[in-house]
Amino acid sequence: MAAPLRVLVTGAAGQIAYSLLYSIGKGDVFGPEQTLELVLLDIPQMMTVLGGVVMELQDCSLPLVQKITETCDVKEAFTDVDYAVLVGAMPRREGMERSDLLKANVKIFESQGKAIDQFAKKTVKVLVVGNPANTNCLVCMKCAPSIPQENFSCMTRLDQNRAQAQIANRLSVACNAVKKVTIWGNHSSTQFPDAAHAVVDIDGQQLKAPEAVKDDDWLNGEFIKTVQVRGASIIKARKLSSAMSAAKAICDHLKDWHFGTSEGSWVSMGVYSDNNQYGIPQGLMYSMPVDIGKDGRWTVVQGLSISDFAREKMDLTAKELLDEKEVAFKFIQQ
Ligand code: NAX
Repeated sequence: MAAPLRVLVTGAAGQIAYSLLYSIGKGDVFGPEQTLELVLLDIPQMMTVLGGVVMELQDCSLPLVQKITETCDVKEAFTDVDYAVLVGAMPRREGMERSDLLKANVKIFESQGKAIDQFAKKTVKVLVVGNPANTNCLVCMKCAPSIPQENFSCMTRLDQNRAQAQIANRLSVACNAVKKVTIWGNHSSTQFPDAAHAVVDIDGQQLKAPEAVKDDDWLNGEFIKTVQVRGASIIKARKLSSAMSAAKAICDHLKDWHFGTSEGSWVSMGVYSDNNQYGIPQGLMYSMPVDIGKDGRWTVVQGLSISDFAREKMDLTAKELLDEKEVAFKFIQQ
């Protein structure tokens, strides 16, 4: 058996972590052979709740989990981690201005970025889930200059899964028959779920999604809107956020980042835009389609045609990220 992987989850007393920790612990992400040391970070006020989560994890009796550390100490949490899954963030409270929300999150992700820089393994992979995920991830990366930029990503996999499921439902096929749906931009209601290059396996044949769906009005209208506001629709119905599907998406994201993407498919994740690809402004954490090799290195999928319709939507979500970055960077201390 390989040496245990040290996996940190922040926001460990929260809703998403409650589903996530069990899935990671039972081997859904790093496989059935990989032993684990789980490190759970939350804020001091949540330590009693976190203690309950730890008791439950122990009671799950998971053979892969060799050690569980619960802490509210950032240094202890980040020391020597191989993976850092940053789920904990400051939620938007009623009446809170957007800049106040960004300010509170910059404080969290600046301190966690610095801790990653100082204490984590230099090979650590950091996935940011806590919202605003793209900008939080950018702040974190900027505060950890000793870690390669490509080791930071933020999650738009839930949006990708939602988009795949919408198309699969529409065509009455299994979700994994739909491939190459792309999420561009911010994990927010300006994101652009793009099915133009998606393909669908139907009865042993592979069709382009627009040909299979045969309804461009739906693909360019209701489909996009449904995915963009899906999180809000779930909160409205459930009175709680989409924790189960978020935990599943985190597992999907991490698994592909660890083992590589499968042949004939790609995935979307928020990555640092430093190459002027697809006309995306430099210096943002922007969701793009990526291929991931068996060595865990990702590359942006090349050569996709971008229609005028797509261009407009991609620019709109870039504009939102540029605005968020401008506000957030004012609050970085450094
Ligand atoms: P919860 O409010 O249930 O849990 C958040 C936990 O984070 C709490 O236990 C809180 O004490 C902890 N926390 C706050 N500040 C912390 C800090 N500085 N260090 C460590 N822990 C800290 O929220 P939950 O439903 O679990 O959602 C967590 C985050 O995921 C939210 O920001 C949410 O908006 C975001 N989401 C992001 C998604 C994405 O696709 N990127 C999808 C799902 C989810 O909405």
